[in-house]
Amino acid sequence: MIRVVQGDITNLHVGAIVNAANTALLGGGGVDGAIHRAAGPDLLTACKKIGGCPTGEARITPGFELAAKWVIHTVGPVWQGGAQGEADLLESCYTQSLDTALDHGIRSIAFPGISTGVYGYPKQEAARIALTVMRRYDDRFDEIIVCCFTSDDKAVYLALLDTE
Ligand code: AR6
Repeated sequence: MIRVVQGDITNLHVGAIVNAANTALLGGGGVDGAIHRAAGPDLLTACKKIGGCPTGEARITPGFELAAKWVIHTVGPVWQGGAQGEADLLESCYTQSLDTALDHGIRSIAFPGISTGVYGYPKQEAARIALTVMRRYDDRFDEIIVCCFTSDDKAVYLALLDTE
């Protein structure tokens, strides 16, 4: 089941939350900063051991002090106008995150809007990619949650779910 909620992803009691990270995996602003603050300093130590992550790929760590058992860190593309492979890279973020979750027996997972903050990906197009991939995996999870930070973001997803 795909469910759209509004709120802070760090509060969700799920198997895994997905982090919109950067290639260094050393924390940052936005949802990345919120996740690191809520998980505590052990998360940074675990990320340092991984040693980075290329754009479009995903890596997993424990959730430490989070309600979620795991954090899957994925690195979305920076939007550069759309001709630099951004769509394929964003799709890869979702598929790699969901494949990583399946490899770890995770049955419930929550995503923020990867790349749609500082990285500037147009929200509507990003949401369409996210939902397309989520639908492919839907029957292998108890729940795939889209966690929107704002009501406007939630409306974008609900409209797409309604019309497609
Ligand atoms: N819960 C859910 N969603 C959130 C939260 C939260 N607590 N906080 C922000 N969002 P961004 P990006 C939404 O900028 O565009 C970081 O510095 C936000 O409204 O966090 O992939 C990293 O270290 C937006 O819709 O990620 C990278 O350097 C979405 O999360 C860079 O930003 C993603 O916004 C990654 O940029």
